[in-house]
Amino acid sequence: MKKILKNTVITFLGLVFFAACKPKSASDAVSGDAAQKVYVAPGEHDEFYSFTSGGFSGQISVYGLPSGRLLKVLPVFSQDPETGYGYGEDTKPMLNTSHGFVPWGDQHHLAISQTNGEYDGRWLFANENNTPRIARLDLTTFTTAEIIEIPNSAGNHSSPFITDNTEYVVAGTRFSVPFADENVDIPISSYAENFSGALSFIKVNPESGRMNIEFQLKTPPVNYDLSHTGKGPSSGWFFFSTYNTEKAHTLLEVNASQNDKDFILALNWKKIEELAKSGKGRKVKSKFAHNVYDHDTHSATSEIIEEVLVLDIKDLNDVAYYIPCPKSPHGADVDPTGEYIVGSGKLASLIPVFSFTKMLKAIDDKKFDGDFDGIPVLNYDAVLHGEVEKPGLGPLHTEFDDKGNAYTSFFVSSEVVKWDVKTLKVLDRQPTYYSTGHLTVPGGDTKKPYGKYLVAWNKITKDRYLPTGPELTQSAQLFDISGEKMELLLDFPTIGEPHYAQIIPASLLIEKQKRIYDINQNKHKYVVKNENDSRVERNGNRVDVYMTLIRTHITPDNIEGIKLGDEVYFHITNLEQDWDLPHGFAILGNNNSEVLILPGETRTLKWIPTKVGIIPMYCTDFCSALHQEMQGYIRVSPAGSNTPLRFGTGDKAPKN
Ligand SMILES: [Cu+2]
Repeated sequence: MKKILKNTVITFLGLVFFAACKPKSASDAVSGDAAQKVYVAPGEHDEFYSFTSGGFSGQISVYGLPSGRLLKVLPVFSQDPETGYGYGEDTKPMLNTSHGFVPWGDQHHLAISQTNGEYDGRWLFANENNTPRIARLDLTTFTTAEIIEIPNSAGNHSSPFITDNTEYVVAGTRFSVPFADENVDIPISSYAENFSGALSFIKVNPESGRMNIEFQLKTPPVNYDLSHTGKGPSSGWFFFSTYNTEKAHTLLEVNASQNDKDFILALNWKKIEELAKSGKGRKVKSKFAHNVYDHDTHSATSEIIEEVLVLDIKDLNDVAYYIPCPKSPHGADVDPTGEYIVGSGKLASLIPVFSFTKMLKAIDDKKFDGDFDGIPVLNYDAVLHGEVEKPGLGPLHTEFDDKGNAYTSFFVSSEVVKWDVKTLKVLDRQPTYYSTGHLTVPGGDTKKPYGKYLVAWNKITKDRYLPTGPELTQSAQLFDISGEKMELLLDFPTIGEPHYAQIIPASLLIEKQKRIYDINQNKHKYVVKNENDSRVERNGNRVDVYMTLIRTHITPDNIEGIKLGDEVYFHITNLEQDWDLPHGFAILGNNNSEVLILPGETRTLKWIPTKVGIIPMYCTDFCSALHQEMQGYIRVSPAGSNTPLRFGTGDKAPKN
C-alpha cells in the first residue's frame, strides 16, 4: 500500500511538473513598459551587480542589472584560457588540493561579506561542491584571492554561509562520510554506525580576509542543505536545513523521503566557539590545501595543512536543537528582523515559519519531543509562528524585501510567490519559465534588503530562446517587486547553471575598483621593471626569459639558442600603467593557454619546444592600432647544437 501511495505521489509531482512547463506566450507575461524598465542606454551603467554562480563551469559570472548584460566571468575553481588562470605558473597553485591539481569545480552558492548584517562589499565567498572548497574573491580586483579545502566533508553544497560580521564562513557536508582519522575502508551499509556529518567553521581575518578552519563540528550522519545565520536577536545562532534523517545510503530519492518531518538544526555557534577556545575538542589528522594569491608578488602559494580541531556535537550540552520541518527541507532562511526562520521542504505543500523568541522559550521550558542521536528535538507547535498554506508545490528558497514581504521559489509548480511574513497570507504569484531553483532579491538575505528586483534562477529554458542544438541556454528572469504585484521584466541567458547569486548596489563597489597594479609595488620573483633589464638566462636545460610588454613591442622579440629538450619559462611583465590596458602572450604550440597580463603585473608561462625551427609569439589582447605588429620569433635548434644564446629587440636584436 505504502509503495502504491509513493508511486502515486511521484506520478502526481511529474504531472504537475509537465503542466508547469507547458509553454505560454511570452507576451502574456510581459507588459509594454517592461522594456523601458530594463533599458540601460549605451554608455549608462547598471544599478546593481549580480554575482551569479556558474554551476558546473566552476566560475562566477557578473551581470549588470536591470539590463542583464554579462560584464565578466571570474575564474575561481576552473582553469580559464581567457586569462590563463590555472594555466600559468603563478596561478596554478590556486587549484591545488589534497588530491593534487584539480582543474575543475562545481560552483553553487555565493555570499558577500557582511558588517552588522549588511553587505560591506569587501569580499565574495564561493563554494565548490565536488572537491569541497571555499574561495574568497577580492571585490576591488574581481579576482580569486584564496581557496581553502574542507576535510571530513564530501559534497560541499551546503555553503558558504556568513555570520553577520563575517566572523565565520560556514560549510555543511552534503554527504556524510567517515572522518579521515577513522577506519574508512568499511562497508557502505554501515552508514548509520560509522558515518558522520561535518559542519566547518572557517574563521575570516577581519583585516586581511584570510581564512583558516577554526573548528569542525562532528554531527550525526545526515545531509545538510541551505542554511543561514541568525541576525539581530538571533545573531550568534545558525539554522541548518537537515535532511536524510532516515540515514539512507542508497536510492535516496525514495529512502530519504520517508520521514514526515526532517529538521532544521539550530546551533548556538557563539557558545560552540567559546567551547572550542576553552580547549574542548581534539586535533584530527586530516589533509587539506590552503591556497593564497598575493597581489604584491602576483603569484599564489599552496600549503597542505595536516590537522583540524574537531568538536563532537554529542559531547556538547545546550548548544544544538532540532526543529522538526516538513519534508526534506532545502532552504532555511532568516528574515531581516532575525525573528522568523522559514523552512522550505522541497516535498512539502506548506511553508512553516518558526519564531526565534518561541524557540528560546521552548528551550527554557524544555518542550522537547525526545531526541535524535542525543540532540533534543523541539516540539513543532511550540516553536511555530505559523504555516503559509497552499503556497505552491516544491518550495525551495525564500528571500525578503524591505517591506516585510517574503518571496519563495517553487520548483515543481514553477513560480515565485510573495507572502507576508507576519500574517503568512499569500499576496501574489507569478509563473517562471521554467522550474526555478534559487531566487535573489538584492540584499534579500541580510538585515538590509534593497528590494526593487527579484531574479529567478531557472533550471530549464525549453522554448524561451533560439534553439542551440540538444543543449539550450541556461537562464534567469528579472521581476520588478516594487509594486503590490510582481512584474516580469526580462529573460536573460546565463553561463553554466545559474545556481544562486548575490546582488549588490553598484554604488558599494564602483569607488573601490583598482585600476592598475603599481609597477613599483610589483614583488614578483621574476619581475623586470625596465626594458633594459629584460634578458634570457640559461641554467642547464632550464631557460628563463625575462620579458617586458609595452605598446607595441615585446622585449626581447628575437631569441636564438633555445634547444630541443629545454624547458622555457617566459616571465612577462606588462609595463603599462593605464587602466584597461592588458597585453596577452602566446607562443605557437604552447599546450596550456595564453596568459593575460594586466598593467603592472608579471605572469609566468611554461613552454616546452617540440620542433626545430622558427617559432612565432605575439600579444593576444588587442591593445592598440599596432597590436598586430606586437610579435616576435624564437629560433629552436636541435638538442646539443652550439647555437649561441642571443636575444634583443630592434637595434639589439641578434645579427649575423
Ligand atoms: Cu598588446
